[in-house]
Amino acid sequence: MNGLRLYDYAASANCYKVRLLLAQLGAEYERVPVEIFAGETLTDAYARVSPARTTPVLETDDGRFLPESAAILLFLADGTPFLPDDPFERAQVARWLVYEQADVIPPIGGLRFRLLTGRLEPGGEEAGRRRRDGLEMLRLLDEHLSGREFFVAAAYSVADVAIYGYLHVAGEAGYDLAAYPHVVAWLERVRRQPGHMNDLQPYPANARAGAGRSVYD
Ligand SMILES: N[C@@H](CCC(=O)N[C@@H](CS)C(=O)NCC(=O)O)C(=O)O
Repeated sequence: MNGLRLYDYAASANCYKVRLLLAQLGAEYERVPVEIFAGETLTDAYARVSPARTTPVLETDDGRFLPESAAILLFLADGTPFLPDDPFERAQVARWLVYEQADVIPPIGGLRFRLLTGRLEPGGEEAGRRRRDGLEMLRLLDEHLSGREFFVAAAYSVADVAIYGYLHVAGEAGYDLAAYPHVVAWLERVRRQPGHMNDLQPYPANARAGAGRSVYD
């Protein structure tokens, strides 16, 4: 894979997931920083890269654009040990990628972003609703991981990469993982995988509510 380009925001865990897999694949790529809170996803030029104006976006070596972190992980993992060959196991990976988007991100990534950038109060109704959803999600993940090493087929795959992306910062969204020992053990196993790295950056000052210009303001 030569000539890959990643439209990327350093403080986004959706982008971090892709950077993590690229690091573990040992793939060369060019990083194109997109300053979300300086309004860089709001331009007409960026809408041609990502109609939904999101990061990450992968540009392939023949100039095609692929948005959505889950789709990018599947594309990059094809033909590698990070995606099983067996159709049922591949479908299980897809299952966890869908679950991550629908049920892991809102109560962890979405809550963490809004708390850290002053968009939600920890004691507010919306934060409480997300936290309740999060506790149910953590219970389900812990149960799934009891007696399993990884999410699918006893092997580290992009399902683990995707879920790790936000789960490893659950504490910053106010969750105490001590009650979920299988999740804690899995986080540690993921950190021990060859090529693991963590370059997720803290939110900069312009990410705070009202301080910048983005789809969130
Ligand atoms: N489902 C998308 C979500 C992407 C997303 O929400 N990205 C955020 C950063 S974590 C973003 O780029 N927001 C800026 C915007 O939408 O303008 C994915 O997984 O790629």
